[in-house]
Amino acid sequence: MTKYQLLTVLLLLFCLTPVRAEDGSRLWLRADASAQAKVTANKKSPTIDIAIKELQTNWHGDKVNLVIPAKAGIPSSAGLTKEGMTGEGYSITGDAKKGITISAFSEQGLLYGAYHLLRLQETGRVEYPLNIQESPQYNLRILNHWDNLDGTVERGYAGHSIWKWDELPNTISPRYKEYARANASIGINATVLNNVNASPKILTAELLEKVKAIANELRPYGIKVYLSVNFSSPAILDGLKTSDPLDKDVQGWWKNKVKEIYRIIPDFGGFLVKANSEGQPGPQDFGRTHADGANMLADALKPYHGIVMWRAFVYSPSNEDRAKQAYLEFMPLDGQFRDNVIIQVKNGPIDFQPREPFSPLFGAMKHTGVMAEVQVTQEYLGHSNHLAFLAPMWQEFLESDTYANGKGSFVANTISAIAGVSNIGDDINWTGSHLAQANWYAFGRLAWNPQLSSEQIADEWIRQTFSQDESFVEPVKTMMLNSWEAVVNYMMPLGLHHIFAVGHHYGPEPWGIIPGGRPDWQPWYFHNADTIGLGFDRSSTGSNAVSQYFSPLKEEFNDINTCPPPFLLWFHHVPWQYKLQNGRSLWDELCYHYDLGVQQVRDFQKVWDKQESYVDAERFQHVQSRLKIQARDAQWWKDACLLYFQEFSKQPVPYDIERPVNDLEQLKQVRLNISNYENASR
Ligand code: BDP
Repeated sequence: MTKYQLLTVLLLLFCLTPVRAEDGSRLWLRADASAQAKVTANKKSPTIDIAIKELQTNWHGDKVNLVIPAKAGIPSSAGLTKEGMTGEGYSITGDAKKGITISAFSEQGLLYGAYHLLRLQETGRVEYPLNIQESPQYNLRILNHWDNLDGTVERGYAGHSIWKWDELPNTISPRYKEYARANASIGINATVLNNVNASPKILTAELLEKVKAIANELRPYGIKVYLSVNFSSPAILDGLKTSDPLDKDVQGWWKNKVKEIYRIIPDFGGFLVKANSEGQPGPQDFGRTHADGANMLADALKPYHGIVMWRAFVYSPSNEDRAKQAYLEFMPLDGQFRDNVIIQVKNGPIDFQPREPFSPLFGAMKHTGVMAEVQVTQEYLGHSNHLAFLAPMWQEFLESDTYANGKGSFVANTISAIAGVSNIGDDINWTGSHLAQANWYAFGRLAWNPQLSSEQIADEWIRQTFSQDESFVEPVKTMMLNSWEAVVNYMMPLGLHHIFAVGHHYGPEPWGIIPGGRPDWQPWYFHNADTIGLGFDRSSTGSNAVSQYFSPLKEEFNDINTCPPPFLLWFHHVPWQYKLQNGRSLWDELCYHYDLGVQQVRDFQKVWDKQESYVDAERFQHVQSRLKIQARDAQWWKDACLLYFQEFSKQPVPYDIERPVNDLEQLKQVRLNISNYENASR
């Protein structure tokens, strides 16, 4: 072979080998697509075709049979029971020899069953004979995109919006299908395309055509489209004199608009509404209640089986503790909402803080549908720079006992749906950082089954996304499982909250002051540091927010001696010298938490660096660089908070922990370039 021939052969080989950059674009769906399974189905539809194709190309076993049993006479061999199995549930039975049967009452159930089987394969968990039955706990498992029509994403840290409004409806990005597939693989069945701070324009005929084009892409994957709407749309879009929900013309406007939407998108899901909150219009502008506003929209949607998700995230510049406001506004309205209204409540009473107790509205609204809203995007958890695996946080929330109907009334059982504020953007790896993909994954898995453990979710995700090698899986899993608590430690331990730099919510600014700004936008409002102590007194001697919880929880929170340490400064103004159960003073305990947080991140760096041989260079270096930023930021948080609070406590930092390395006055000068927050560490 001449040199020239050899070169040609090499070049040819190079061209034929599928080179797949590990840029994270494949998420957790990295099966090699080289399988040739025999797959049959007793029905045909676009959704079933997807299930068939997924299994044909990815299932390395032999035969799979997809069955939707006839309504009458469901064969017991199908493993389906009517009780306890919703339309989206499925069963998987069989073994390697006889082949596998996936049965479901709906096409969507079959698709979920197919993804479950592939998940077992990709995590090395196929154990014959298979005998699996699955049903989602909630019928609505929905992502909320805070995406604006100009392509920006509010609180998004992964590039621009994936929805390309300028190109739609003529150009359909291949990402829409990939997005739908990823969601279907984890059981997410709905999406709100646009920001809760909604532009009225979304309801124009021109935009609705674009929404339709997206809906067409998502539909075969079982994903319904919903929209956020601006309450003043009738006045803004069509010049009506008012947007008063009791006005006949306004009601007629919404009825017509809804009719128009369903003509274009027959399976449209409904509306999400942020009303009378942070400057958004709402029924109170016309002297009406949240119930008046929600019901008016609900009546328009009812004939088409659409729903209204009405947000409880409201607070006004009043003298009342902000943590109490949603409860105060919504409890008197319990029982006044139509049955196709569901109140969307953030997990905590304030606003997606690193750690909050659950909102007292869970379990309390007994005559109204309530859904939970969690934030997948890390607005308050280090954006896409910091590793914070959020399954443990959501698990803590979902497992909280509200005592609404006595002991064992867990939040997970008081809600009927769950929404996650998306962390998705048009970055090649979807979420800005590779490890943040795990939060999208965890949201879907927990929305399907809130009983899943964080450990199992992390395990599944790591095996599918990176490697099944135990020497990789175990340390990375431990790192992920500790990561949220580490962030809480170096940002806001012991119940501290909202001491962020004003605006971008990235770095620390416990000293921050917005001149002329509302008290409840100022960090001091929340931490209340003085020479006596630290924390917000929400006990019966303070704002009495504890009274919004059921007994015995309210008594437990109210007593400084029984209040769980993670929420101590949330509910109490605690003297610096107060002795905690472990014998340390508040001040010392605070110092140890901040220091521990920094040490934990330094350990994450070591854990990750040891994994170099298991991970492709691209993803390895990307994660490595993010952990460096996180380590610097953790130090920044620790020094800023301890040095600032020390001005009040007048105590030394305990001598057995690392000393601050920054000066407070310098830290106070730090100004982040917010448009470049992704690379910002200071
Ligand atoms: C806050 C965000 C703000 C959102 C608001 C909301 O800072 O950007 O618009 O929540 O949920 O956390 O409406």
